[in-house]
Amino acid sequence: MTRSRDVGLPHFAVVGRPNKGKSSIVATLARDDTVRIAARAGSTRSTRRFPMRVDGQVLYELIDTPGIQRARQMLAWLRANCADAAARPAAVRQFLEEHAEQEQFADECHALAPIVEGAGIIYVVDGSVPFGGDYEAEMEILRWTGRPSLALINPIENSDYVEQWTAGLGQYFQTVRSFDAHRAEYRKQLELLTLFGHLDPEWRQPLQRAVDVLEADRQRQHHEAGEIIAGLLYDGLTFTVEQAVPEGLPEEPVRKVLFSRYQRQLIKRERSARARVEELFYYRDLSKSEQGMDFDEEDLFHQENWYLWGLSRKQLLLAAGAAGGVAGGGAGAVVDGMAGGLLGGLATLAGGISGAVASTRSVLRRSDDLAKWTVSGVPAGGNRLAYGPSRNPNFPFVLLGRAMQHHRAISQRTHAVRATLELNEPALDWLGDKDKRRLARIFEDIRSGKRVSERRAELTALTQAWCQEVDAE
Ligand SMILES: Nc1nc2c(ncn2[C@@H]2O[C@H](COP(=O)(O)OP(=O)(O)OP(=O)(O)O)[C@@H](O)[C@H]2O)c(=O)[nH]1
Ligand SMILES: [Mg+2]
Repeated sequence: MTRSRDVGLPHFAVVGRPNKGKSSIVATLARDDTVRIAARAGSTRSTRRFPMRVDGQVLYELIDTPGIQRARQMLAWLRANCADAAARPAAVRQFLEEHAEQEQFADECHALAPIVEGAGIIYVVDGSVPFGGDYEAEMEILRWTGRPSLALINPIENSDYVEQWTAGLGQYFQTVRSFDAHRAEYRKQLELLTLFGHLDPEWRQPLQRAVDVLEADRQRQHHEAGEIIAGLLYDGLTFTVEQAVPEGLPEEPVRKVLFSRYQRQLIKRERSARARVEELFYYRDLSKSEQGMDFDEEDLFHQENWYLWGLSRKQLLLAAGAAGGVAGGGAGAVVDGMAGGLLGGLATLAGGISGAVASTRSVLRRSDDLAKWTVSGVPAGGNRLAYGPSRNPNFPFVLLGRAMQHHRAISQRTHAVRATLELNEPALDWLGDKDKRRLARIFEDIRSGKRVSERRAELTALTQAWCQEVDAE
């Protein structure tokens, strides 16, 4: 295997005391949600390398290490065994060689081995606990290695001691930054790479390249996410199910079956769009139960909760009015037809949005006014029953609201977060009136088969632009 140090590829060992967020920083900077992170101290027991890959190409590598705990004893040994300042890196190496087999210094040896072999140092402390002189031994040891280093203050609970830490760390590290691995915005991650490039001239160029590749990759992610979302809306607007009913047999049971098939298929379609967006942003473990989503898929068809995702009745009247007579009945008639569900949902809003989301399971009223029924004769006898395409003006807005909120949550999440993905804010708050009207027209044209490919392209351009906007906030 080619190791990063052999090819001059930037690689960083993330070191510090136990439970300071080292693994969280590795997960965020390597975009890897499989990194082991736990509330219990000592969750990382040995060194592990996490390459940051884009398109199969490694840009840099993060090395997760166990927490250092016996720095004072180690420093005492180093001082006793090295009188010459120029020989300090060699003394650290000698310490590792002599103590490699000793259980007592196992964690220190694990953490320092990649550094003496050429890794850069990212030293992590917790900004919510006070700075103390007892940290100085490990900082001093890191300085003895002679490797380029920067210190990150991770505000785990709060930022109370960040200033104190900044002053303390400044005596040992050239560069000190505050960096919240669970919230760090994507720009801040790139800034760290640039900073490291300044510390080591050899890595300047590959890290600049990494920043460029990551920026382009980010744009591509939003671009493709926009395409996936527009595709979902298109399918949601045009989807139809049908079934032949032989002569003499009752239609009612078939209608029930078709209606439930229609719902199931669209729920599945929505789920697959979400899975593709998660994959685009390199989430591999998100759909597993532990990290599941606080998001009821069945909700797609609970009109009582549509106010969360789609438009309010008033907004819908405005938007749908602009689109002309919706579904032949006029916007007002169609909107009124569904207002019962919509207003029913508004009553729960008083209990808080997350409360309303949590209670969705108790509200099971569904409506089949989503789409239209068609019955056509079959030459052999009997009828063909079809359900679809959707005619409800709010339905595509609901799909859009849910998909955009999911995209935002995924693209702003870091790979260190292990908590449930929450999707419980009103989803289309950010959409301006002009765009609502424009969308209503696009939806109406697609639904009725007018200028479909042109309208689909227009829709894709809009969703792509909205996805990109997430980073402009
Ligand atoms: N809220 C918040 N929690 C954090 C942050 N960084 C780490 N944590 C939490 O702190 C705990 C320890 O995080 P890890 O990343 O496993 O810490 P570590 O330094 O790798 O720990 P060891 O491997 O045990 O030495 C976990 O419960 C994390 O969820 C942060 O920036 N914000
Ligand atoms: Mg760890």
